[in-house]
Amino acid sequence: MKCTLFLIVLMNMVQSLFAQFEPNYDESKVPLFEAPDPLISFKGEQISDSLAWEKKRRPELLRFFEQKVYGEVPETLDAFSFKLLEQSDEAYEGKARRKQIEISLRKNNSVLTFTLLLYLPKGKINAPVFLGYNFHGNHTVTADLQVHIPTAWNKNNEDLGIIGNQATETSRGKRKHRWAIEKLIENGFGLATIFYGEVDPDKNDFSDGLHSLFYEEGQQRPKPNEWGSIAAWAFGLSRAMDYLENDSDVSKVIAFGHSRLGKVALWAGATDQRFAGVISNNSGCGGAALSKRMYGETVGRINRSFPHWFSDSFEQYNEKENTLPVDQHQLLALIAPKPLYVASAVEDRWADPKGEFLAAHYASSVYELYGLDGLLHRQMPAVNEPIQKTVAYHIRHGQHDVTTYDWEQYITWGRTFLE
Ligand code: GTR
Repeated sequence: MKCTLFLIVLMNMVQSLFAQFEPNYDESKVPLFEAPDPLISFKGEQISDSLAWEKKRRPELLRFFEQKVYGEVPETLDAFSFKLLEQSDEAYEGKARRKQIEISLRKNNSVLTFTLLLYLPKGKINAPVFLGYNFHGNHTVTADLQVHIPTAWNKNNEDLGIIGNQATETSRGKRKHRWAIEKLIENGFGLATIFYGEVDPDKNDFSDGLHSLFYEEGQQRPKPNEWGSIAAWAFGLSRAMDYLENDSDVSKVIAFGHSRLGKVALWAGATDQRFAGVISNNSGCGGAALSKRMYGETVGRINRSFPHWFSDSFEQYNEKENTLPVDQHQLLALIAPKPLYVASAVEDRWADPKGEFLAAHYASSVYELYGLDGLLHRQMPAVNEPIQKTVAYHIRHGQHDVTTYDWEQYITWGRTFLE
């Protein structure tokens, strides 16, 4: 008898251990949960207008995400500056202007620099610009020979010609299919991009990048409630915004990002209200997807695979998503009333398309406080049938990627909500 009981307990333990390693893709195994209401404060007060949202609810949610999810920025910079490294009026066969701007951040006698690549449509006095990080260097997004090759640590990738953690000339243009630059230019939009590794190398090592500038004597990593890499990258986008808002060729700036960099765009949009809109392309767990669904990538899984992305305090929710007092729809709601686009892909189950859609749907109640249209219905739209309101959503065919189809939707939406 004792032996059988022991066996049952042991089997349960093995099963729950196994559950940590086997991602769930079965809708019937999604735990029952209630998405915390964006319009009920932590103390239980009903939030019924935009003023109460801005004064009471928004600050407490922002604080929670800052302290327990992405981590706080420790201090302010001592100084920052911009330097125009190069410009031309003859990019893209004379259809575009190009600028490369060095942004320098100064703290505790150290300097970190990164390069912003900017393309603007010619013949437009000032243009709305999509700003997003790239994964391997500004020169990978275009075949343009004038674009500088970064020297910062880069993840090795033979196909992309990245060897010894350095990008090479071979990498030029290798990711241009992900950036519809000509289409953007033809439609009156600009594109601004930065190699994310220049702001913080994407490795579990806090010795370099933006974090290290802020250390006190002898400190080696951020404190438990302080920023992980996502918050550092979001900080970098805000510094790019400092430049862009003073460039008279630029009208509005829309934060854009794919995958981990989509998480970054969302956090940047939540923490910096100067962004005129935010686009999350397949951002998944820790981005647009609801954590409590535990579908595909989970909090525990992401924290174990990428221990440097979030603040250390987020680890207390590993396999305990049910104890989270918030969920990612409330991150999306922090972007209100600025237009928000969430996009998924059918085969990108790891990012939980349904969880991404539901988060955008649940965030919509906050947009409604401003009289803006969100995603009214709980039903996901059909594949390749975008819903384009102030809160927009589409799910397209195919894999985890950024495609021309995605950009076509962002352009159409941008024309209505961002011009
Ligand atoms: C995956 C990670 C995702 C997503 C993706 C990416 O390995 O689990 O959360 O961020 O990387 O950025 O490509």
